[in-house]
Amino acid sequence: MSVIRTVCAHDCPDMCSLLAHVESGRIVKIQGDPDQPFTAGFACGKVNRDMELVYSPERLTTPLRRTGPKGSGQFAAITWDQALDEIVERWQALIASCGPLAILGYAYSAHQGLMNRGLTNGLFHALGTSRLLGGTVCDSCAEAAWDATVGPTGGADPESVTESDLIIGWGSDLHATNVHLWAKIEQVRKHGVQLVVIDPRRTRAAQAADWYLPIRIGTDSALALGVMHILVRDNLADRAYLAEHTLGFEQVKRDVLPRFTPDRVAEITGLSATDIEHLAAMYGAARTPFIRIGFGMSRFTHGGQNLRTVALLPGVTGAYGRYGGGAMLATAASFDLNYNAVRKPSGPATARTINHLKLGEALLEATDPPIRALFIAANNPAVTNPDTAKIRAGLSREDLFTVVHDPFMTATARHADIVLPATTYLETEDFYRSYGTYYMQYGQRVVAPVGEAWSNLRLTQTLANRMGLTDAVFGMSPPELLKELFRGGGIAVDPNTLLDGRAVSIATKTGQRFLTPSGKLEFYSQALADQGAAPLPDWQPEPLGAAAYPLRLLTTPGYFQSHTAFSGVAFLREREGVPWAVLHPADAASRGLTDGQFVRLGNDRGQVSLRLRVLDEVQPGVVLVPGQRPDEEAEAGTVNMLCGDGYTDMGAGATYQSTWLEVSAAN
Ligand SMILES: Nc1nc2c(c(=O)[nH]1)N[C@H]1C(S)=C(S)[C@@H](COP(=O)(O)OP(=O)(O)OC[C@H]3O[C@@H](n4cnc5c(=O)[nH]c(N)nc54)[C@H](O)[C@@H]3O)O[C@H]1N2
Ligand SMILES: Nc1nc2c(c(=O)[nH]1)N[C@H]1C(S)=C(S)[C@@H](COP(=O)(O)OP(=O)(O)OC[C@H]3O[C@@H](n4cnc5c(=O)[nH]c(N)nc54)[C@H](O)[C@@H]3O)O[C@H]1N2
Ligand code: SF4
Ligand SMILES: [Mo]
Repeated sequence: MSVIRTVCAHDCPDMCSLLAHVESGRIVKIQGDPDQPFTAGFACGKVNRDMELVYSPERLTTPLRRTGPKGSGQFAAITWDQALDEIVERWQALIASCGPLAILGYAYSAHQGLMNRGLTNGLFHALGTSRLLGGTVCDSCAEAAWDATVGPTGGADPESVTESDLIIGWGSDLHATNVHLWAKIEQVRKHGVQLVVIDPRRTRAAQAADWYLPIRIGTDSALALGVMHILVRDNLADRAYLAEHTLGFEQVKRDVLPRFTPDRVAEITGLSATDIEHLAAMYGAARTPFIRIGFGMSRFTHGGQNLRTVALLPGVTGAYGRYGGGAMLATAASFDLNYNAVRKPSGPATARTINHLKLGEALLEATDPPIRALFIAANNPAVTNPDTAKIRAGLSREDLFTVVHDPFMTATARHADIVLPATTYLETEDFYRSYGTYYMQYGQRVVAPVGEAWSNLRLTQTLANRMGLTDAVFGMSPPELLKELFRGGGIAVDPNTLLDGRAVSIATKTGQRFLTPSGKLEFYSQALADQGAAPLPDWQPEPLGAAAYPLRLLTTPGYFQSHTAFSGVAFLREREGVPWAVLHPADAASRGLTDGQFVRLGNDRGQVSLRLRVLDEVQPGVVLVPGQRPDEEAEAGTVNMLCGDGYTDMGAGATYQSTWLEVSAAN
């Protein structure tokens, strides 16, 4: 038996170091690496069982060509050579007749390795095709809001919580999506440090917290401004820090804070004025309060302003200046690597980009040229993108030549002309940097590919060569690509030393750096003003007319699923349970609905049928749908059929929670 150290490539902030036990060429056990301090010897309940992902009977093992109508799922096996010949012939003909923009390369984040993820984008960059504007389903709004406020740099180190004297989980279900930070927090709580959770759902993290604040969706900016109001009123603001390290606070104090009295904030947020006073007193008394900001609070129309305002709070008391204090949204921006070496080899600097949210529109309506060929890898837009019906209509175009590369037959793959079997990360070698810690690590391939599966890297390099691209990166091995990623970057580590597979941290034990144009924490942002956005933090209600339906959608991650990436594992599907929706008892009673029955969630976009749970873990007026479950697991449909393609105020992100609907009995 051998034990191979590798890295978990799932889209997750923890980026665990893993030890995979291999017997006769088969993985028999996966455990967290005890030598990586953040992983601390355990993998989550999903990845503990990733052998079942690798050896799932549902894995695709050969290339397939469509034999029935689009979406019917009728395919016949073909060889890799037949598949590649057909793809290259179709792409070359299209480039000759319509130009490269008629092809859309759409590859996203399900493999977090910088090579397997990045080089697929590099292929389409070099071909000069239309490209995906990636991240808008996930972090683009949050990131734009953070960048406008703190600058493009990582936040507080999650390992600094050992020095924190108060921890706030704000819009992030740490128990589900950041389990290793959760474990660290559990340790510091043993020493009496309090954990406060601010979330519209009484999540598992909220249930286990010292104090839970059930805030209304999209009102975090009002709460943060209310806390600032009290800090100023009670002389708890750090005037020296504000003067030296921040920009525009005086204007906020004069023009914004007077409107955010505890009583008004109570009205907006649904919290009591007493609780708001208590939160401000607690925050003001703490020296090193650590706020874990989640993406959850950015997923609606004013999401950017909402998140940005929370990110300003640690500037008021100077907590940003102290190790253990501050705020953490993400860390990735601090890894100064030469990403462009793999993502942008040759090719035009600009090309048509397509936002995830507008994929349906682009497939149905783009002109000049229309999109005639589509390549999708590591993303399942027929389930995980909003405006799903339009996306499926676009994918159903008989004249669209679609190739999907995935380990499983997803709802998206069912619409393809050619489906190519992908490896899972355990069958690949790659280099990783975390987006939720300051570790980077080289991960070895653990086992040979299952069946005829190919990694993203192998497929990309083969297609590039067959398409006649001559960039050196399309001929490099992973260790050679690693050197390219470090060439000209700002990390003073010899990449050769990383090849032994040990995790290396780039964390520093300092306070927060600000990389905004002013070099300060920007309460006033000229950059936002220049984009036509509000330069000062504020709270605004949802646009008028939003509430044509009475209930608001709350969408959260699944505990035993990560989007649809584990839907090929029967055990995890069962652990997650049938897809369900949650209503508060009062809302269920007023509709005559009872726990366990099937209900229909509907609005002007469509209808979805799920099982109902009646629980007071949400407030009245809200319907919670955890996870994004594929149609075949649900009674009917998938939650994103109800969500529109509108953008957030910053970063052109998804507005899942600006969705209003009604729930009724399903017959
Ligand atoms: N198990 C598991 N882990 C995952 C994932 C998964 O699907 N499953 N997904 C991975 C990915 S790709 C990502 S991007 C991260 C995302 O992880 P997070 O950053 O944690 O963000 P979200 O998952 O969007 O939402 C988390 C919480 O925000 C709350 N929330 C929603 N709206 C609001 C609001 O207006 N205000 C406040 N205060 N809270 C709100 C929700 O109730 C939810 O509990 O997790 C990663 N990890
Ligand atoms: N309603 C609602 N919708 C959401 C969210 C929400 O909170 N609410 N969250 C959003 C967020 S944060 C995100 S990040 C997106 C995620 O959405 P997606 O990126 O679509 O995530 P997955 O469902 O994990 O799909 C990835 C696909 O990649 C495949 N895959 C896994 N590994 C590999 C590989 O190595 N190579 C290839 N070629 N394929 C691979 C998986 O089998 C899966 O089919 O969903 C978004 N959608
Ligand atoms: S916690 Fe996240 S990084 Fe760690 S094993 Fe699970 S999915 Fe992978
Ligand atoms: Mo995400």
